[in-house]
Amino acid sequence: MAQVLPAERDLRRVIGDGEGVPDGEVEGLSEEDLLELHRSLVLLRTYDERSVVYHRQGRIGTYAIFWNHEAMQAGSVFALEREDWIFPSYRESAIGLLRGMPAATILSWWRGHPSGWWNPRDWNVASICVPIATHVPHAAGLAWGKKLRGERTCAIAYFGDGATSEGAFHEGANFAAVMRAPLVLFCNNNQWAISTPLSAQTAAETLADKAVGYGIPGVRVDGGDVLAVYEATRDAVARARAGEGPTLIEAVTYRAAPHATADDPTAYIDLERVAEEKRNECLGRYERYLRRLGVLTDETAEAVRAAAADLMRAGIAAAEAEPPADPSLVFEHAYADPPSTLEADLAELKRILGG
Ligand SMILES: Cc1ncc(C[n+]2csc(CCOP(=O)(O)OP(=O)(O)O)c2C)c(N)n1
Ligand SMILES: [Mg+2]
Repeated sequence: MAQVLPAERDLRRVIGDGEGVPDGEVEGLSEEDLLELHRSLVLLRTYDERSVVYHRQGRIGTYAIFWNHEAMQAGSVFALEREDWIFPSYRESAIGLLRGMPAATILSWWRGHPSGWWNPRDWNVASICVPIATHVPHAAGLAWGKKLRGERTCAIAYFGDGATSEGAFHEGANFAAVMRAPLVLFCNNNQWAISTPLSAQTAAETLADKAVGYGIPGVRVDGGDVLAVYEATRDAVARARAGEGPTLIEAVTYRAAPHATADDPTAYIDLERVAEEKRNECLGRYERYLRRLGVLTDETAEAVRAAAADLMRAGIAAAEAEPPADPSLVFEHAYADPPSTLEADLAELKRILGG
């Protein structure tokens, strides 16, 4: 019989507010661990902010901004081992950076260049998934396969609040739960699916409540609190490795940036709520926490930011140094039996690009 634990309604938090709400701490984390988490947050923040600039300069294409989602990504990856598999959505496009993937590779992906296609086995990071939730069954299958082989590796799948309405989410979550696959289902609940608010997405009181239907634990965590995210993921990973199956983590935040560079949220979003979220953004919150602990100095923070900026400068230079992609790649691999117009279309494209 599956043990059904009640969903946690209150958000797990570790970081206080420097006033009435006291700081907690996570057992087992050294000062070096705390600083490594800080470096991860800064790396992701820098990648994201530079990418918006590169987009405006026409150097990358449409880009899915993850500003203030960094704590969910850095905190959860820190709870994994290198062998564990990451299944990102477009919102976690740069999560491979935390495994040492070159920034140029991810920037190339957003440039639509084939040098942005990596071999998932090299990093144990699956391809960036743009169709909503279709990677959840892939992650469930991989995790189940690892279990069948007797390996201790687990998988984590990242998806949004909107994804929980998709059939693929249900199929993946149900399958993983029934098979007790070592999978962490990580939901970034930023309360928007482009312009669809959470209230129009579900009648459930919380997304974590959905876990009950699958017979797995559901945990709610403050998505802006990198330590709470780490702790919740560490617990979920421990359950997965112990053969207890998946956990659904609902990390709650509020989208403080446009859905992507092509979106204008002023048409639909609560601007006061956005302003509040910006004031309380996850990197600043963590830096203030580390300063209260006496762990972070101005010099360290400056050096970490400078290293991340250098990495991005080198990354965009390397991406732009790639020779132009062969345009026929767009046409190949799409049809086993190409329609007759395809050849003419390719000739036309080559003529335009050549001219
Ligand atoms: C199967 C599918 N349907 C529709 C879309 C178009 N689409 C792109 S992003 C998005 C909203 C997803 O929202 P959510 O799951 O909350 O993720 P978020 O973008 O907020 O991280 C939709 C509907 C898509 N990419 N894939
Ligand atoms: Mg969302």
